[in-house]
Amino acid sequence: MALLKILHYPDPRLHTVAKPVSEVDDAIRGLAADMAETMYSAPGIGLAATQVDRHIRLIVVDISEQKNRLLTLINPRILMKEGESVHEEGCLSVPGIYDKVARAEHIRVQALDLAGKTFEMDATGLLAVCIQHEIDHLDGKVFVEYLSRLKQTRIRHKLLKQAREAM
Ligand code: K1U
Ligand code: ZN
Repeated sequence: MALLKILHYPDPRLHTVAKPVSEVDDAIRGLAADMAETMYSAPGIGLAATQVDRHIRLIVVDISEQKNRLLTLINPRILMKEGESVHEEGCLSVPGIYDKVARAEHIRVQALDLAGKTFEMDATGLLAVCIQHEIDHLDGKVFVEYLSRLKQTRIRHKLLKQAREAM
């Protein structure tokens, strides 16, 4: 397994719309394993392939305390959204920035598992927030785009300054 480099906002590659996975093969399983290792090491509770510059519809999520409930969703699709709730969000591609975002409270998702089998699951609370956040990444959307223009400009300048200082 390997740790992958995570793209940082405002990298334009974060706005790429990911393509569906046509076949769940060993290469996809290998990428999913590397993404899980990268997510746990960051640490984070989710990661989308977009964030590691692979533009295919694959996400990993684990919101458990013990980090032992890994979910891998390939070609995830939201079948149903219900209610609304506001949660504080963070993003491994926007380090050090946290802000509140309103999303559906309850979702039903369809996806393929690592064996290429279709499954459906319901999610509420933080799990629902995290899955919606990761599917947004696959659609080229970063959570800061839900914030005001002024906040987005400030975040962009802060992260560009951090990147310059790290060089
Ligand atoms: O997509 C990502 O960049 C991962 C992101 C997922 C997420 C967090 C919170 C709300 C919505 C989506 C993160 O994991 S940010 C880091 C984080 O939340 C965390 C880190 C360590 C322990 C617990 C949480
Ligand atoms: Zn994110």
